[in-house]
Amino acid sequence: MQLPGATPLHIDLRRYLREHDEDRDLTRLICEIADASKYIINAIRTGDLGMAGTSNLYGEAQLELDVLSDRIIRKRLLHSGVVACIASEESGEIQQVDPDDEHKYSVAYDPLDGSSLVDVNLAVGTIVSIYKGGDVFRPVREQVASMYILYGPRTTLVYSTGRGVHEFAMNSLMEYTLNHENLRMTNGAAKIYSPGGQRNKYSAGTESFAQQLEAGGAKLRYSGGFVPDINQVLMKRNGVFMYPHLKDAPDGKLRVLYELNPMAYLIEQAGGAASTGRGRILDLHPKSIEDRAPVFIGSKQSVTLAEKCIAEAG
Ligand code: AFP
Repeated sequence: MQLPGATPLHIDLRRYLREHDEDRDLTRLICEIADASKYIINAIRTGDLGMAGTSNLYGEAQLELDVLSDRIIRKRLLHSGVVACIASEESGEIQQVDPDDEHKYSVAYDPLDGSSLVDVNLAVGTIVSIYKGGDVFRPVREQVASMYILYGPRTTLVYSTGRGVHEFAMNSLMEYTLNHENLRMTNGAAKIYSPGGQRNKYSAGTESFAQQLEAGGAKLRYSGGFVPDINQVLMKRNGVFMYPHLKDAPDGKLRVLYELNPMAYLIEQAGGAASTGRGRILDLHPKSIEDRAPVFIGSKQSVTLAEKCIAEAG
Protein backbone atom coordinates (compact mmCIF):
# COMPACT_ATOMS: atom_id res chain seq x y z
CA MET A 1 0.00 0.00 0.00
CA GLN A 2 1.23 3.49 -0.84
CA LEU A 3 1.92 5.81 2.12
CA PRO A 4 0.15 9.20 2.08
CA GLY A 5 2.38 11.78 0.40
CA ALA A 6 4.76 9.17 -1.01
CA THR A 7 5.79 9.39 -4.65
CA PRO A 8 3.67 6.88 -6.58
CA LEU A 9 5.51 3.89 -7.91
CA HIS A 10 5.89 4.20 -11.66
CA ILE A 11 4.95 0.97 -13.38
CA ASP A 12 6.04 0.70 -16.96
CA LEU A 13 4.04 -1.00 -19.68
CA ARG A 14 6.18 -4.14 -20.01
CA ARG A 15 6.25 -4.71 -16.27
CA TYR A 16 2.51 -4.17 -16.01
CA LEU A 17 1.82 -6.69 -18.78
CA ARG A 18 4.15 -9.22 -17.19
CA GLU A 19 2.70 -8.76 -13.73
CA HIS A 20 -0.76 -9.34 -15.14
CA ASP A 21 0.29 -12.64 -16.69
CA GLU A 22 -0.34 -11.62 -20.24
CA ASP A 23 0.74 -14.05 -22.92
CA ARG A 24 4.48 -13.57 -23.57
CA ASP A 25 4.09 -13.12 -27.32
CA LEU A 26 1.20 -10.70 -26.93
CA THR A 27 3.26 -8.72 -24.42
CA ARG A 28 6.07 -8.60 -26.94
CA LEU A 29 3.73 -7.45 -29.69
CA ILE A 30 2.20 -4.65 -27.61
CA CYS A 31 5.65 -3.50 -26.49
CA GLU A 32 7.00 -3.50 -30.07
CA ILE A 33 4.13 -1.24 -31.14
CA ALA A 34 4.72 0.98 -28.09
CA ASP A 35 8.40 1.23 -29.10
CA ALA A 36 7.43 2.07 -32.69
CA SER A 37 5.30 4.95 -31.43
CA LYS A 38 8.41 6.64 -30.01
CA TYR A 39 9.76 7.00 -33.53
CA ILE A 40 6.39 8.13 -34.85
CA ILE A 41 6.06 10.87 -32.22
CA ASN A 42 9.55 12.01 -33.13
CA ALA A 43 8.62 12.09 -36.83
CA ILE A 44 5.44 14.07 -36.06
CA ARG A 45 7.40 16.62 -34.05
CA THR A 46 10.29 17.05 -36.42
CA GLY A 47 9.32 15.44 -39.72
CA ASP A 48 8.96 16.76 -43.23
CA LEU A 49 5.22 17.06 -43.79
CA GLY A 50 5.48 17.17 -47.60
CA MET A 51 3.49 14.89 -49.86
CA ALA A 52 5.03 11.53 -50.70
CA GLY A 53 3.56 11.56 -54.19
CA THR A 54 1.51 8.44 -53.61
CA SER A 55 -2.07 7.90 -52.56
CA ASN A 56 -3.57 5.16 -50.46
CA LEU A 57 -6.26 2.68 -51.44
CA TYR A 58 -9.02 5.20 -50.78
CA GLY A 59 -7.56 7.85 -53.10
CA GLU A 60 -6.79 10.25 -50.25
CA ALA A 61 -3.73 12.46 -50.45
CA GLN A 62 -0.99 10.83 -48.44
CA LEU A 63 1.40 12.67 -46.22
CA GLU A 64 4.92 11.41 -45.94
CA LEU A 65 4.21 10.85 -42.28
CA ASP A 66 1.61 8.19 -43.15
CA VAL A 67 4.14 6.25 -45.15
CA LEU A 68 6.82 6.68 -42.56
CA SER A 69 4.58 5.66 -39.67
CA ASP A 70 3.46 2.58 -41.60
CA ARG A 71 7.06 1.57 -42.26
CA ILE A 72 8.08 2.11 -38.65
CA ILE A 73 5.30 -0.11 -37.30
CA ARG A 74 5.60 -2.76 -40.03
CA LYS A 75 9.32 -3.13 -39.38
CA ARG A 76 8.69 -3.65 -35.67
CA LEU A 77 5.93 -6.17 -36.33
CA LEU A 78 8.11 -8.18 -38.69
CA HIS A 79 10.99 -8.00 -36.23
CA SER A 80 8.81 -9.26 -33.34
CA GLY A 81 8.70 -12.83 -34.70
CA VAL A 82 5.16 -13.29 -33.35
CA VAL A 83 3.14 -11.92 -36.27
CA ALA A 84 1.28 -14.12 -38.78
CA CYS A 85 -0.41 -11.46 -40.91
CA ILE A 86 -0.34 -7.66 -41.28
CA ALA A 87 -3.03 -5.33 -42.63
CA SER A 88 -2.29 -1.61 -42.67
CA GLU A 89 -4.69 1.18 -43.60
CA GLU A 90 -1.90 2.71 -45.68
CA SER A 91 -1.52 -0.31 -47.93
CA GLY A 92 -4.00 -2.08 -50.17
CA GLU A 93 -2.37 -5.44 -49.52
CA ILE A 94 -2.54 -7.93 -46.70
CA GLN A 95 0.99 -9.05 -45.89
CA GLN A 96 1.08 -12.76 -45.07
CA VAL A 97 4.06 -13.36 -42.80
CA ASP A 98 3.37 -16.80 -41.36
CA PRO A 99 -0.36 -17.33 -42.02
CA ASP A 100 -0.50 -21.00 -41.00
CA ASP A 101 0.93 -20.47 -37.53
CA GLU A 102 -2.11 -20.42 -35.26
CA HIS A 103 0.05 -19.41 -32.28
CA LYS A 104 1.05 -16.12 -33.88
CA TYR A 105 -1.02 -12.95 -34.17
CA SER A 106 -2.65 -10.99 -36.97
CA VAL A 107 -2.48 -7.23 -36.70
CA ALA A 108 -4.66 -4.63 -38.45
CA TYR A 109 -3.62 -1.03 -37.88
CA ASP A 110 -4.04 2.55 -38.96
CA PRO A 111 -0.51 3.92 -38.46
CA LEU A 112 -1.51 7.59 -38.35
CA ASP A 113 -5.25 8.15 -38.20
CA GLY A 114 -6.31 11.73 -38.92
CA SER A 115 -2.95 12.51 -40.49
CA SER A 116 -4.36 15.55 -42.31
CA LEU A 117 -4.70 17.15 -38.86
CA VAL A 118 -0.93 17.27 -38.43
CA ASP A 119 -0.89 20.23 -40.85
CA VAL A 120 -3.07 22.22 -38.48
CA ASN A 121 -1.28 20.92 -35.39
CA LEU A 122 -4.16 18.93 -33.93
CA ALA A 123 -3.90 15.56 -32.20
CA VAL A 124 -3.60 12.32 -34.19
CA GLY A 125 -3.20 8.66 -33.30
CA THR A 126 -2.26 5.09 -34.12
CA ILE A 127 -5.01 2.45 -33.84
CA VAL A 128 -4.30 -1.31 -33.59
CA SER A 129 -6.49 -4.42 -33.61
CA ILE A 130 -5.03 -7.85 -32.76
CA TYR A 131 -6.36 -11.36 -33.53
CA LYS A 132 -4.90 -14.77 -32.82
CA GLY A 133 -3.91 -16.81 -35.89
CA GLY A 134 -3.30 -15.88 -39.50
CA ASP A 135 -6.46 -14.04 -40.57
CA VAL A 136 -7.64 -10.49 -39.89
CA PHE A 137 -11.07 -11.05 -41.45
CA ARG A 138 -12.59 -12.56 -38.35
CA PRO A 139 -15.72 -11.74 -36.38
CA VAL A 140 -14.97 -8.54 -34.50
CA ARG A 141 -15.69 -10.13 -31.10
CA GLU A 142 -12.78 -12.55 -31.64
CA GLN A 143 -10.21 -9.77 -31.19
CA VAL A 144 -7.79 -10.68 -28.41
CA ALA A 145 -6.49 -7.16 -27.87
CA SER A 146 -6.71 -3.64 -29.17
CA MET A 147 -4.93 -0.39 -28.44
CA TYR A 148 -4.44 3.17 -29.53
CA ILE A 149 -1.70 5.70 -29.08
CA LEU A 150 -2.66 9.36 -28.92
CA TYR A 151 -0.10 11.92 -30.06
CA GLY A 152 -1.45 15.05 -28.34
CA PRO A 153 0.12 17.53 -25.95
CA ARG A 154 1.10 14.32 -24.16
CA THR A 155 1.58 10.91 -25.73
CA THR A 156 -0.64 8.26 -24.17
CA LEU A 157 -1.26 4.59 -24.88
CA VAL A 158 -4.55 2.86 -24.07
CA TYR A 159 -4.93 -0.90 -24.41
CA SER A 160 -7.09 -3.82 -23.50
CA THR A 161 -6.47 -7.54 -23.69
CA GLY A 162 -9.96 -8.30 -22.42
CA ARG A 163 -9.05 -7.57 -18.81
CA GLY A 164 -10.05 -3.96 -18.46
CA VAL A 165 -8.78 -0.83 -20.18
CA HIS A 166 -5.57 0.80 -19.01
CA GLU A 167 -3.90 4.09 -19.89
CA PHE A 168 -0.15 4.72 -19.93
CA ALA A 169 1.55 8.08 -20.47
CA MET A 170 4.96 8.64 -22.03
CA ASN A 171 7.41 10.16 -19.55
CA SER A 172 10.53 12.26 -20.19
CA LEU A 173 12.57 9.07 -20.74
CA MET A 174 10.06 8.03 -23.43
CA GLU A 175 8.80 5.16 -21.28
CA TYR A 176 5.10 4.43 -20.94
CA THR A 177 4.11 4.44 -17.28
CA LEU A 178 0.72 3.57 -15.81
CA ASN A 179 -1.65 6.52 -15.58
CA HIS A 180 -5.13 4.98 -15.17
CA GLU A 181 -5.97 1.39 -14.43
CA ASN A 182 -9.37 -0.14 -15.25
CA LEU A 183 -10.99 2.86 -16.87
CA ARG A 184 -14.79 2.61 -16.62
CA MET A 185 -17.46 4.58 -18.45
CA THR A 186 -20.46 5.80 -16.43
CA ASN A 187 -23.95 5.22 -17.74
CA GLY A 188 -25.66 8.61 -17.41
CA ALA A 189 -26.88 11.03 -20.09
CA ALA A 190 -24.06 12.23 -22.38
CA LYS A 191 -22.20 15.32 -21.18
CA ILE A 192 -20.26 15.61 -24.43
CA TYR A 193 -20.95 14.48 -27.99
CA SER A 194 -18.73 14.26 -31.06
CA PRO A 195 -20.83 14.23 -34.23
CA GLY A 196 -19.06 13.42 -37.50
CA GLY A 197 -20.51 14.07 -40.97
CA GLN A 198 -22.54 17.03 -42.24
CA ARG A 199 -25.70 17.54 -40.23
CA ASN A 200 -27.86 18.32 -43.29
CA LYS A 201 -27.08 14.80 -44.50
CA TYR A 202 -28.24 13.08 -41.30
CA SER A 203 -31.18 10.68 -41.43
CA ALA A 204 -34.31 11.61 -39.46
CA GLY A 205 -33.29 9.14 -36.73
CA THR A 206 -29.79 10.57 -36.31
CA GLU A 207 -31.14 14.13 -36.35
CA SER A 208 -33.60 13.23 -33.61
CA PHE A 209 -30.74 11.63 -31.61
CA ALA A 210 -28.58 14.77 -31.97
CA GLN A 211 -31.48 16.99 -30.89
CA GLN A 212 -32.15 14.84 -27.82
CA LEU A 213 -28.46 14.95 -26.84
CA GLU A 214 -28.48 18.74 -27.14
CA ALA A 215 -31.75 19.04 -25.21
CA GLY A 216 -30.13 16.92 -22.49
CA GLY A 217 -27.27 19.41 -22.19
CA ALA A 218 -24.52 17.56 -24.08
CA LYS A 219 -21.72 19.87 -25.22
CA LEU A 220 -20.24 19.63 -28.71
CA ARG A 221 -16.67 18.24 -28.76
CA TYR A 222 -15.37 17.24 -32.19
CA SER A 223 -11.76 17.51 -33.33
CA GLY A 224 -11.90 15.52 -36.60
CA GLY A 225 -9.48 12.94 -35.17
CA PHE A 226 -11.03 9.62 -34.19
CA VAL A 227 -8.37 8.81 -31.57
CA PRO A 228 -8.53 12.11 -29.64
CA ASP A 229 -12.32 12.21 -29.91
CA ILE A 230 -12.73 8.66 -28.57
CA ASN A 231 -10.08 9.32 -25.93
CA GLN A 232 -12.04 12.33 -24.69
CA VAL A 233 -15.25 10.29 -24.37
CA LEU A 234 -13.35 7.53 -22.52
CA MET A 235 -11.38 9.82 -20.19
CA LYS A 236 -14.47 11.91 -19.33
CA ARG A 237 -16.11 8.53 -18.58
CA ASN A 238 -19.25 9.73 -20.32
CA GLY A 239 -20.30 10.90 -23.77
CA VAL A 240 -20.80 9.64 -27.29
CA PHE A 241 -18.97 9.78 -30.62
CA MET A 242 -20.84 9.19 -33.85
CA TYR A 243 -20.07 9.03 -37.53
CA PRO A 244 -23.52 8.05 -38.74
CA HIS A 245 -24.99 6.81 -42.00
CA LEU A 246 -25.46 9.86 -44.25
CA LYS A 247 -27.88 10.48 -47.11
CA ASP A 248 -25.02 10.17 -49.61
CA ALA A 249 -22.92 7.66 -47.56
CA PRO A 250 -25.16 4.89 -46.16
CA ASP A 251 -22.16 3.20 -44.52
CA GLY A 252 -20.76 6.40 -43.01
CA LYS A 253 -17.02 7.02 -43.34
CA LEU A 254 -15.06 4.99 -40.85
CA ARG A 255 -13.44 1.67 -41.71
CA VAL A 256 -14.52 -1.43 -39.82
CA LEU A 257 -11.18 -3.21 -39.77
CA TYR A 258 -8.87 -0.36 -38.80
CA GLU A 259 -11.04 2.06 -36.88
CA LEU A 260 -14.30 0.59 -35.59
CA ASN A 261 -13.21 -2.90 -34.47
CA PRO A 262 -10.44 -1.80 -32.13
CA MET A 263 -12.37 1.14 -30.63
CA ALA A 264 -15.55 -0.92 -30.14
CA TYR A 265 -13.52 -3.55 -28.29
CA LEU A 266 -11.91 -0.95 -26.02
CA ILE A 267 -15.10 0.96 -25.24
CA GLU A 268 -17.06 -2.23 -24.50
CA GLN A 269 -14.20 -3.36 -22.26
CA ALA A 270 -14.61 -0.06 -20.39
CA GLY A 271 -18.32 -0.73 -19.85
CA GLY A 272 -19.56 1.39 -22.76
CA ALA A 273 -21.27 0.36 -25.99
CA ALA A 274 -20.58 0.56 -29.73
CA SER A 275 -23.28 0.19 -32.36
CA THR A 276 -23.90 0.76 -36.05
CA GLY A 277 -27.27 2.16 -34.96
CA ARG A 278 -28.83 -1.19 -35.81
CA GLY A 279 -26.62 -3.63 -33.90
CA ARG A 280 -23.38 -4.15 -32.04
CA ILE A 281 -20.12 -3.40 -33.84
CA LEU A 282 -18.77 -6.52 -32.11
CA ASP A 283 -21.30 -8.58 -34.09
CA LEU A 284 -19.83 -7.44 -37.42
CA HIS A 285 -17.60 -9.68 -39.51
CA PRO A 286 -15.60 -7.62 -42.02
CA LYS A 287 -14.90 -9.32 -45.32
CA SER A 288 -12.72 -6.66 -46.91
CA ILE A 289 -10.34 -3.91 -45.90
CA GLU A 290 -12.74 -1.44 -47.52
CA ASP A 291 -15.74 -2.27 -45.32
CA ARG A 292 -17.19 0.78 -43.59
CA ALA A 293 -20.07 1.15 -41.15
CA PRO A 294 -21.92 3.88 -39.28
CA VAL A 295 -20.90 4.14 -35.64
CA PHE A 296 -22.43 5.36 -32.36
CA ILE A 297 -19.95 4.68 -29.55
CA GLY A 298 -19.63 5.72 -25.92
CA SER A 299 -21.85 5.56 -22.83
CA LYS A 300 -24.43 2.78 -22.94
CA GLN A 301 -27.38 5.08 -22.31
CA SER A 302 -26.51 7.28 -25.30
CA VAL A 303 -25.86 4.37 -27.65
CA THR A 304 -29.17 2.78 -26.64
CA LEU A 305 -30.90 6.11 -27.34
CA ALA A 306 -29.25 6.28 -30.79
CA GLU A 307 -30.51 2.77 -31.61
CA LYS A 308 -34.01 3.70 -30.48
CA CYS A 309 -34.07 6.88 -32.63
CA ILE A 310 -32.82 4.96 -35.66
CA ALA A 311 -35.27 2.09 -35.15
CA GLU A 312 -38.09 4.66 -35.02
CA ALA A 313 -37.08 7.03 -37.81
CA GLY A 314 -34.20 5.46 -39.79
P1 AFP B 1 -8.15 11.16 -42.23
O1 AFP B 1 -7.23 10.06 -41.75
O2 AFP B 1 -8.44 11.11 -43.69
O3 AFP B 1 -7.74 12.52 -41.76
O4 AFP B 1 -9.59 10.85 -41.58
C1 AFP B 1 -9.74 10.86 -40.21
C2 AFP B 1 -10.95 10.08 -39.88
O5 AFP B 1 -10.90 8.83 -40.46
C3 AFP B 1 -11.15 9.96 -38.37
O6 AFP B 1 -9.97 10.10 -37.65
C4 AFP B 1 -12.14 11.05 -38.03
O7 AFP B 1 -12.99 10.70 -36.97
C5 AFP B 1 -12.90 11.23 -39.31
O8 AFP B 1 -12.08 10.74 -40.36
C6 AFP B 1 -13.22 12.67 -39.54
O9 AFP B 1 -13.94 12.83 -40.72
P2 AFP B 1 -14.51 14.26 -41.16
O10 AFP B 1 -13.34 15.04 -41.67
O11 AFP B 1 -15.51 13.94 -42.22
O12 AFP B 1 -15.12 14.92 -39.95
